[in-house]
Amino acid sequence: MKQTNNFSDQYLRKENILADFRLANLSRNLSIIGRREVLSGKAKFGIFGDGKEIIQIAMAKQFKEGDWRSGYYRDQTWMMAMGLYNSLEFFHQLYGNTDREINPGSGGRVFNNHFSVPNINPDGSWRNLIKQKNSSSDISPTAGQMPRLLGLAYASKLFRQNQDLHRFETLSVNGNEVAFGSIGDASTSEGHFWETMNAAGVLQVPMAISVYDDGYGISVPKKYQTTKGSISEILKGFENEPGRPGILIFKGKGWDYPGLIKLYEEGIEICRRDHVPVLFHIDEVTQPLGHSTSGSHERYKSEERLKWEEEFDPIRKMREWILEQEIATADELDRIATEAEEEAKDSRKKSWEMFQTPIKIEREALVKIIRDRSCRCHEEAKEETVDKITEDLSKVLSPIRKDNFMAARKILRNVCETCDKSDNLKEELHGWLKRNYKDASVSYDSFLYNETPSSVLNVKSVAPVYSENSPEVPGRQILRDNYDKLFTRYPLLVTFGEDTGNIGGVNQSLEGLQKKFGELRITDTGIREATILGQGIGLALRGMRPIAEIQYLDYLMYALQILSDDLATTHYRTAGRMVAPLIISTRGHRLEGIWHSGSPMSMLINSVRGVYVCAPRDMTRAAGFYNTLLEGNDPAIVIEPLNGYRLKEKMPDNIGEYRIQLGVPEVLSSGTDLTLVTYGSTVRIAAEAVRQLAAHDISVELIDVQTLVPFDTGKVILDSIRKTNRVLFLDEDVPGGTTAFMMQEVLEKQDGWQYLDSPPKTLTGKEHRPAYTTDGDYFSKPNAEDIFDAVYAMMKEAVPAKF
Ligand SMILES: Cc1ncc(C[n+]2csc(CCOP(=O)(O)OP(=O)(O)O)c2C)c(N)n1
Ligand SMILES: [Mg+2]
Repeated sequence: MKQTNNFSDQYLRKENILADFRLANLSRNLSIIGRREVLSGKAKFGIFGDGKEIIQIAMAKQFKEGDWRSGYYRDQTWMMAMGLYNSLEFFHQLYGNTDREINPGSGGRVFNNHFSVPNINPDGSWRNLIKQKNSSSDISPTAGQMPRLLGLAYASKLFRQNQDLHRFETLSVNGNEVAFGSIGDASTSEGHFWETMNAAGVLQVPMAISVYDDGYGISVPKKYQTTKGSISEILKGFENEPGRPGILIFKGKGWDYPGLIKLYEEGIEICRRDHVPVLFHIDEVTQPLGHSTSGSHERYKSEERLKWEEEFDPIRKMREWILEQEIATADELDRIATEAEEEAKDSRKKSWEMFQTPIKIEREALVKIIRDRSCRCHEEAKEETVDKITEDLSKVLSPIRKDNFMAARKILRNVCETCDKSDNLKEELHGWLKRNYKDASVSYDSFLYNETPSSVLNVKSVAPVYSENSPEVPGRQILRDNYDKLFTRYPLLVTFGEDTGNIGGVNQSLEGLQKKFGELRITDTGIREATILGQGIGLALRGMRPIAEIQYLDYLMYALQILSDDLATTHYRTAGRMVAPLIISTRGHRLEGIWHSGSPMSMLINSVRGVYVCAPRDMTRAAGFYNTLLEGNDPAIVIEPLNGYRLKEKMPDNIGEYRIQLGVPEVLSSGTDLTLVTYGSTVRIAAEAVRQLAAHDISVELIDVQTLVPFDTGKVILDSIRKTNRVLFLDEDVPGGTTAFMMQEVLEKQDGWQYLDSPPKTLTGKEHRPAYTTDGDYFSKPNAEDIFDAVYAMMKEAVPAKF
């Protein structure tokens, strides 16, 4: 284990020390008052950074512009020390203020103490990331910050080692940026932690992770969490040795102000200079207010532990040290502590007013509409109800918007349908609701996807061009030649995954390209899907264009938590201030066996809203989607059809240039009897069935939806149903899965139901996972005969005389 030796005194000037002391006190007071706000019912939930103040102050001293943070909900002091957060914002977050100007970290969309710093401007352009201190946006699942941290650090490695990237001066200064992380001791029990540490050791990236070891994960002590009760002890096998790069491990104590300053100064310097991953195990950390507002720690901590926590409270210890060193007097420190307390109190008051004022204005407008009404209803009971609801609403001491809306909607039920007064109440109420719903929808229902000009939905189609001599080649070759163009055109493009580098992918779609473009751009990784995903997220946040390879769709499950919790929510949870335009490339459907034939598309579309989902039927389409996606700034997943790499397709003359607009289905055969809607690998099987049906005088319009999210934005399917009046939704997913999704989109959202002359149907895979062998596939997934029979049965039911 490293011992620090060179004592640094550059930070130990009196004014700096007292400023740190003040910040620690301010942060502590915020935690204390914040907790009270929840217990008194003003805020819903609170989780705070008490006990971790000094560590974070020491760490923040080493955090430079251009650096990145990926931490968790204890980091309020760290964020304040970096000037990225203040006491007003602390309360705005606690109350869930949705004003993005004053509560920019999350716009009130997530719990308190979840932070972020924008990486894009409101117009969607990239910010100058080296002129700001950067924080990725926090998520609540424990250790969920780790995979992304790896990517943030990996970007520095690429920016340093790939000379061609040195010109991107607003993204990096030759890779000198450190990715700082924080995690609780108990969260190191998660697989994500270990996967990340191993990958960081393998990759040798400037990642500096601090473990705040307060001995507990909520109520569960270390003996249930960590082998031998010490994360630094058990990580010893990861440690750097001469000639055997690994991880540097430092140990410090959470209350030791000068010691922590030295520790971080030394550790971060090496990390930045040598790109060695560093772990700071900060032990002897306290949690004076307990885990969160959900409970009290007296329930599970012993008297002895509670006493120790009091004695080793980092602020108390810092105070003792200042006095001991005769840096300041007790009076001076008392004065600073009082000032800090006052600031916290003032901020609470001010923030509460800022939270309440617009809600009260909204309420007053509503109450005024009702009180000023000139129309009166003939039914007395209704009049009384309206007055009572209004009176009750006016009396709510600390209203939230829900109170206003509930009242307005209940009143609306009790006003007359018709009224000849010009200011009739019904219309006024509708007006109020419309205006305020519009506002609420901006607050809560926007920015799931990029809404700026850089949205990929603005990228229009460019058709593939063919000439007489266009050769027929295996599908993989289309991808490969397309990648060749893309890697030439986009210097920030990288791809990585299992078998992606040396052999160019298990299906050879990158064959020979590592040799051509180098290992920094096309590379192998360990088998670690969650951190492959995180690696991609981190790179994407830093302005690179990563394509993360997940070898098979079936194995995306390992990464699904990060995909769903982190990537899919990035734009939404930052209220549109951050983008992570990661492309995930994988392959699925139609092979054989329980874990190699998956088409769990409903699992995807239902858990990754916020990420576009492309399901191309062949490699020409797949390549077209990559071309489109690289022109926009949104995350997306492309599921290549696994059985299509060897099948021949015509090579477009404009390989690398053509694009497929998202949300536009393709009508593959026009028909008059029935619309068959599908995507991906089943398109080919459906086309075969359509041919067989034609021989039986049944004319089917076959539609490939191409992208599931977004889904048919131009209502192409509706147009078809208008003509055929019958629809069958087909895929390989489970019953009630993606076919049900498509059915809802078409019948409900597109209002397709009204054009149907036959009941709508779905044809799907079986509920069980597909079995092995061709026969396993035949009896597990829809085949051409199943499709033929399903369509034939629908036609027979419709026209029994004919079929
Ligand atoms: C995946 C996941 N499991 C459980 C939880 C609930 N939870 C929130 S915080 C926490 C304890 C974390 O303890 P630790 O990592 O030591 O951090 P501390 O809160 O002590 O700083 C738990 C279990 C969660 N947020 N995410
Ligand atoms: Mg803990």
